[in-house]
Amino acid sequence: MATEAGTPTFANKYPEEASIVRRAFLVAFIALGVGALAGVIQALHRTNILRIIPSADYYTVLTLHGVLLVIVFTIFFLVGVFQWAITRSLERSPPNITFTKAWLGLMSLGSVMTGAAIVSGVISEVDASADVLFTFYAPLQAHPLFYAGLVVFIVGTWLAGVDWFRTWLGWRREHPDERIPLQAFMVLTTMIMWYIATIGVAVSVLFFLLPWSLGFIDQVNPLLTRTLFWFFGHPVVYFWLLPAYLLWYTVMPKIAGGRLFSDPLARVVFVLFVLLSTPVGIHHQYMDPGIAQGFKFIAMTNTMFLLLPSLLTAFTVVASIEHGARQRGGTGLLGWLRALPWRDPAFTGMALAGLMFAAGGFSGMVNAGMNINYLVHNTLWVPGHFHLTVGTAVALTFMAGTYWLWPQLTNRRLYSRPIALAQVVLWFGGMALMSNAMHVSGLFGIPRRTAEPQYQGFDFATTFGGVSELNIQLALGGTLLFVSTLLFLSNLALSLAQPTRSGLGQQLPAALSGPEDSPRVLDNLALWSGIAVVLVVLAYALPLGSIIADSGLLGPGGTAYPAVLTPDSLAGLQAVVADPVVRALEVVA
Ligand code: HAS
Ligand code: CU
Repeated sequence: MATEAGTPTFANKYPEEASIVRRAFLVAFIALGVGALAGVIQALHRTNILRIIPSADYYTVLTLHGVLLVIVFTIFFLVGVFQWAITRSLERSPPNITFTKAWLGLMSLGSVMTGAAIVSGVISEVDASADVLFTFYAPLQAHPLFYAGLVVFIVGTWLAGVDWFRTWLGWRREHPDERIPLQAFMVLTTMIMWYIATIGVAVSVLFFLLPWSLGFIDQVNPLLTRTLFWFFGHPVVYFWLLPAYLLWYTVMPKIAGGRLFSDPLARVVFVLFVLLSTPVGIHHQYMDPGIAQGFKFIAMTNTMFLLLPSLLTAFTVVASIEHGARQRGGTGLLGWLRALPWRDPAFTGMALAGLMFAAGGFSGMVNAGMNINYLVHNTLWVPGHFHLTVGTAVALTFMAGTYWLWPQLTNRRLYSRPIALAQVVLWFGGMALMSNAMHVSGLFGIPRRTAEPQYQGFDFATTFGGVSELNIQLALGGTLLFVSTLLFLSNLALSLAQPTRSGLGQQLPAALSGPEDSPRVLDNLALWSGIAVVLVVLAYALPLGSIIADSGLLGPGGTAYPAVLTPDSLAGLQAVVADPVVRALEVVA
């Protein structure tokens, strides 16, 4: 990897911030390791190749897998990358580093609480469980610790956003007329989207799920909590994706040897995500009774518009890479592809992640069509889709990005670039096998979310090969992914022992078409936030209103709401919360 003599690394310039980023990555990677272990256990279990857990524990393992990978791994990595991006692009430290440490601490505490509630599910001595999957809506109910942990975690992310907005405001006072640097723009717009999106989950958890699990209310309205969950559950996928986009737009052109093709187009993309990410959540509920077809149709239309920012991204990122390849001497209509730095694991990982995302985007388009969704909903097709999107576009980009960021954050070289290269290729290969098998299985009607997909006395009709062949493909793919994760983690662990050295700093080049080429209105964050809120109200006011009108806030026959705190309910609360903790301590003792 070429370094630029005299350029300080991020760790040289901002040692305290680099330490925050490293800590966030540490939590992310611990979650990745445990989550991947849970993943391979499931892949081997549901394909009936190796069963080391009882089927009754399948949901605990599945919940652990989902929550650790798509909540803890992704979001801790996000806060690390965003802290790096905001600091380096504004060239400014947070206003108060103690505050920064506090939100990271809150997020960690929340993760431990939620993780403990999930793991309790397999400890028979502890009377608690949270087998509710990462889509934690009713009627499944978790121990209150699970929801409380989520609240603490999400509050942590909100404060992270406050921190970054404060940093930006400080910068703005000193640079009143300048355009927001691109990386900071990406961080701030993503956080606006996050604030809007998390309203859904906050209302669902604070007003319904938590009081219900504490026994303050005796029932909830499942359709209402599902709808509130998906209000958050779709945009959260872009919360995972946008840090990967940040790396694709701002780091990948550099490693390809070129420059970003268009800064204005990148801004348009992030603004479109602010506007359109939330008013589409009902596309997860096409099969839900109780929501009128018309509302589903509106969600479908919005979803089709939401393809646009990703299609624009495909164009801009590929154009930037092509520019890099031509700078490196590449020629021809497609011959330039050969001139790309394929031996660089950071580049190859991100490029393979992008290629897989093209396929994942395609299966997303299939999901989004109301009529075709009826064929694939609740089948293994859907996990096939999201292992290409969050499981590859996002996860593989994060791993590849780590290879590039590592020297900037630690002043150490990576232990082994060949292992890193093998690791990203292995991920691509493993995922190609696993997600292909999942998509095909889904088309044959094989269900998702079950330890026993093969119903007795029933054979799935396959066009070629058979279910057992698909199972072998799935299990093999899952095993390769696990091996790839181990290679990633051990390479990083060994890198810790590398000597520190100077001269590892890298600069990110300016875009070919810079911010001066874009209208100023793109930087008007208040305007986009306002329009985004209006669109959410338009998309959700009527569906939510009609759900409540039809079946009440708490479902038919629900008791009075809001709940009142009485000595009795407090005593109940104490029993619910304290019991498992006391028993867990007894077990440990
Ligand atoms: Fe999705 C279900 C629709 C994107 C994640 N999705 C899920 C679930 C998850 C998930 C986790 O409409 C399951 C939730 C559950 O448990 O029930 N999804 C879409 C659509 C998109 C989409 C339309 N999904 C994502 C992303 C995710 C994600 C991103 C995570 C990060 N999804 C759905 C629907 C469902 C669904 C329905 C419900 C299904 C059901 O019935 O339950 C779009 O945003 C996709 C747009 C993407 C593209 C691709 C553009 C290509 C690019 C590649 C560029 C290439 C490069 C390489 C950089 C149009 C940008 C260059 C290299 C060289 C060498 C040149
Ligand atoms: Cu979605």
